[in-house]
Amino acid sequence: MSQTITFHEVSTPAARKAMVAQRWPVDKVLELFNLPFNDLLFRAQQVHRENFDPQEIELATLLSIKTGGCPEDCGYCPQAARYDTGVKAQKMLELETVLAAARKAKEHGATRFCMGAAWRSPKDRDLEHVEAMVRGVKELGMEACATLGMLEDGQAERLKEAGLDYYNHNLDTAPEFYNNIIHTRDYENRLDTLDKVRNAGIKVCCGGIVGMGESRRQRAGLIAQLANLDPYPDSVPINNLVQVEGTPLHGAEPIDPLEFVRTVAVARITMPTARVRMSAGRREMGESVQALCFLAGANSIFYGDKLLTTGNPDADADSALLEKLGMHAKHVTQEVKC
Ligand code: SAM
Ligand code: DTB
Ligand code: SF4
Repeated sequence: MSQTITFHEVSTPAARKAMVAQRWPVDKVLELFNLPFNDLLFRAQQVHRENFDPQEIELATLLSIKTGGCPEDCGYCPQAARYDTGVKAQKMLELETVLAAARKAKEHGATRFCMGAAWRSPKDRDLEHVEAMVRGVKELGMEACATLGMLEDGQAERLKEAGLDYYNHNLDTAPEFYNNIIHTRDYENRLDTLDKVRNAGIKVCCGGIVGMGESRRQRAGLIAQLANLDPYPDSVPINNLVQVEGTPLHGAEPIDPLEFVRTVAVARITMPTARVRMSAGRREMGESVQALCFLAGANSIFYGDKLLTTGNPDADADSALLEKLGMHAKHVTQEVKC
């Protein structure tokens, strides 16, 4: 008689990993991508409604706390020192400047404040400053998120101690496409950092970029990687490549906007309780495509007129769009510490 083995009866980490990897084989994810558009959106909206208020959108504001001069070679990124993009390397922002931006974001209705740094990985002395920023953001009663590159042992614990809620570290694309985009760090490095974040008790924000010349199967490969993380990320940013002159990916064939909507829908179906964020690339999208993304299960946006170095829709235009759609911003749920 055949016996079914459950996940918890599998003993070795490798065997567990293999079993988890079966949860969303790439072929199954690709089948979702290939559904008729209306069927895909209907399914995504059903999953969305089972898990979230369909009218509620999380507003997260981004700030670049250390801009440009990055030693890495990510082919999409305007902040890599080796590309001539017009982005100048700057020093890390002062604590007061960061907290003034966080206060302003809160006044405008953002509940999450995300601080980004153009580092391969943070130095311990840099981390001290970031810890102070995290503490300050938490004192405002906002959720704090940081994206600082790869973490060394002990650094995630320090950020957790300072009160960090989320750490953003993207897989960016499917493993088999990754070497077309980045050569200065590998996929395993990224997975290691995600493990460190999770083990320190910080929530994982992890997604990727589409529109970099990848195939639909490779987009399915990215979503499968994310959905098979154990557990899958709490937040999933889906970026549409913002093409910046001077980067190797400038001039890449843009994806059809409806393919972006499909990617959001597949992320929603495969990661039902994650916050799926329509991240970079909204300015180029128009209202109708964004409305379709909300229907496909996106329930978070970057809010404010700038991402890290590139533009984002004006906050007023976003508020008007939400109102037009009868949607509303998620409220601050945390206590403000005095
Ligand atoms: N340096 C850190 C790192 O790479 O981990 C943190 C900052 S980095 C700018 C954060 C993420 O922004 C990248 O992983 C990538 O997914 C996204 N990103 C950067 N440039 C982009 C672009 N031009 N279009 C879309 N997403 C972009
Ligand atoms: C993410 O996935 N997208 C954000 C955030 N995490 C840090 C960054 C988008 C950057 C877009 C290009 C720029 O503005 O420099
Ligand atoms: Fe550096 Fe991050 Fe840009 Fe890569 S994505 S070049 S690591 S700032």
